[in-house]
Amino acid sequence: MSDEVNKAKEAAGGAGAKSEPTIFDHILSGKIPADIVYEDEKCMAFRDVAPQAPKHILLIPRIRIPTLDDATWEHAPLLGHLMVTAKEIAAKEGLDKGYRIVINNGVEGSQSVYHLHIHIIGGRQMGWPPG
Ligand code: DGP
Repeated sequence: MSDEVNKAKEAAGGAGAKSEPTIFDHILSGKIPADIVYEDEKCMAFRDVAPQAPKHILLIPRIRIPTLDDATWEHAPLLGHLMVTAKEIAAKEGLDKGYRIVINNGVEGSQSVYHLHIHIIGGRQMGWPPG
């Protein structure tokens, strides 16, 4: 089993998985440093600490929505904002031949940080199906 899958299982097993602050709260507050590539009043994007491709950026909302399952119709404008922001970041990063957008959701989706985030991954040929 991959390290990422193990991390996801451990994270989901914690009693406070959805309520405790995550590492991304500390990045948002500036307590933990990150290589920030974009920010606005609704979201922030920074380079993944364990990149899976030459370009691997995480885009997160400033408000805490633990998983995609916790999103409601009230969040729809914010989720739309994230999607358009993701393609703008991809363009700024020079990913003109394509890239992949991923949201890992819950334990079987291999989510390890319970603050909704979009992975923007590119700079190499992607395979399918994902592991
Ligand atoms: P996921 O498995 O979808 O929950 O992805 C979480 C990602 O967060 C994973 O690719 C590694 C990344 N990550 C975890 N901790 C940190 C950190 O402290 N800094 C940064 N930049 N990325 C982190």
